[in-house]
Amino acid sequence: MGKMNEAPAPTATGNLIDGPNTQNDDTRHPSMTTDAQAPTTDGFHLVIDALKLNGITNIYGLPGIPITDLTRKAQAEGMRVISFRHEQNAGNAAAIAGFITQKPGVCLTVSAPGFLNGLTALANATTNCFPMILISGSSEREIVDLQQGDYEEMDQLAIAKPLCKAAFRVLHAEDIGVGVARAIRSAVSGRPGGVYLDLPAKLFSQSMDAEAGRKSLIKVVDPAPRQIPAPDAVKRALDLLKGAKRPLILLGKGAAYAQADADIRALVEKTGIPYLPMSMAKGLLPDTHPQSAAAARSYVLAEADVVMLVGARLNWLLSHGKGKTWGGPKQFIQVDISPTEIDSNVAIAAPVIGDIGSCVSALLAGIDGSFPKPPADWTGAIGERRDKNLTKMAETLAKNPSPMNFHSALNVVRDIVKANPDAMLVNEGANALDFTRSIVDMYKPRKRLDVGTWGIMGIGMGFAVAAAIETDLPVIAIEGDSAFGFSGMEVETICRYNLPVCVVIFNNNGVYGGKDVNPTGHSDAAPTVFVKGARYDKLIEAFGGVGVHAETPAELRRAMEEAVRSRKPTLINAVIDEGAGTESGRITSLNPQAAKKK
Ligand SMILES: Cc1ncc(C[n+]2csc(CCOP(=O)(O)OP(=O)(O)O)c2C)c(N)n1
Ligand SMILES: [Mg+2]
Repeated sequence: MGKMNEAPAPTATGNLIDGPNTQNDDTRHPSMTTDAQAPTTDGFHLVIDALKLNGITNIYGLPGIPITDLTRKAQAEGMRVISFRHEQNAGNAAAIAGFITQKPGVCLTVSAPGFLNGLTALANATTNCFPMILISGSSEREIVDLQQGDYEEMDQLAIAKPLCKAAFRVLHAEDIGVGVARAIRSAVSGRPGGVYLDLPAKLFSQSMDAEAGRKSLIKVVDPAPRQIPAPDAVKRALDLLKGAKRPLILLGKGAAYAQADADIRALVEKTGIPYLPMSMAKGLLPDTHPQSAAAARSYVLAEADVVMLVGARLNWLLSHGKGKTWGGPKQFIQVDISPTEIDSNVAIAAPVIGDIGSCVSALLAGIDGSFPKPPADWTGAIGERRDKNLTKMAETLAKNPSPMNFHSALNVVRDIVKANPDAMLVNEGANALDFTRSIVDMYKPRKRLDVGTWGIMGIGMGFAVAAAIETDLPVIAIEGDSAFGFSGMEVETICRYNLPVCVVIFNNNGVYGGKDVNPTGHSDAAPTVFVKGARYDKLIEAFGGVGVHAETPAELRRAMEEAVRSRKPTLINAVIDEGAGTESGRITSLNPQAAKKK
């Protein structure tokens, strides 16, 4: 469906071969060939109508040829158009909007350079399984394909393809409905990911009969159909879990995405099995939950005999499921939406394939009063280690060094998040990321948004903007000073839309810190070092936001409390000891070592 039966078959080459009487593509459409008085619509409005019909109300983008009028018209038609300063940030906003809402986040860019700027976010969304649609205007196909040097000439579709789940191009207005429907389905069904939708400039001005246009649109029914796991797969998993001496549940970002929060919590609590949350799964159960093994992470990974992965992949973040981290032999249960994920790194004894919600609910149905609780020596040993580590952590957090270190500053952030458990927390950096993840407890699902699978810098302000737009909740962004720089200009966007975002920059004068020196004695700074004592707080003042310079935990606390209370765009420059961090934070070991010493 979606095609108009009455429409003459379009030719692929458009006006070049349509003959001398043909001014443009419009002549192919019924509004011109049937009743000239009938109301017409055009490509611009069909794109907007198709998105709106499918419940997409926000566009994150950056205007320019050929989509400037699309942004204007979308706003005029009641969509929220959030205009950014760089497409990568708009793309990151769209991606995380998709994660938060389960609807594809839409990023809209201009052709070639704008498209390329958005592409990093599209690839990152795909890697992280965030549903997103990058819509880019593009130049004249006929000229692009003959490489005749069009304005912003680029074969965008071909370039996007290997970096996303699916890529489509729409050449004719009557196909916009199908194009948008296919993009939505591709983005959210199965394992979610990024989709590219190429809209050539000529498409927007094509006109067609309004009624036929309306009929050509598709309201997508059941865009992410449930995938029910096979009963024998569920039984196999439960049997394995029942026989475990040292079971562990590992919750991943996929479990957070699934919005099956109550069932996931019930699964953990009914089985009594200790669990570990991956970074963005923190808060699925409150981090203070007695079954959380987060404070005994290395112990449980090494010692567990049966590990049930729920929406978590055995990628580098989990040391590929093998090696020293994982200690002795173990068996894995993997609950995942994608059958090809299974055995990607190590053998999986019990795959359970389906959407996380359906899988968890099927597993739950098989757990009754007779389900054995994990042996007490296992939970006891974990509890002991956890309590010891938490006591040690509390001592470290209570110290008050000058200048602040990550711990004393994060002790404040930890309290603020505890007092505001609904606040959204965005986090990027190296030390600024790793320390925040381990120190700041999360209490509710999908509140922690961070660098994800790639450990990518630059998500900060895009994520913060989308978190505020999609939820209207206060947003706290904990940013390394280097990480912030990747998207820092968007503080203007935050001010322009008056978003309740509090950016806290952990300013340690550089990438991992500010202590490196140029060994040659030349006046160039070392590659990791920035301007010392920079005043990032002044940046936001340029746009009318609140800037605060904080040198002590008390100053940081006051400023954060005020920011959350007032909901005013705020940037706090928190001065951190430039020697407090380590190279690459927790992943120092991934740095290749030079074979040649000096
Ligand atoms: C796009 C991208 N470029 C570069 C990197 C390499 N990188 C990892 S962390 C980091 C910045 C760390 O410094 P900062 O944000 O100040 O955190 P700190 O450790 O100082 O707290 C960089 C540049 C990356 N992860 N992603
Ligand atoms: Mg830094």
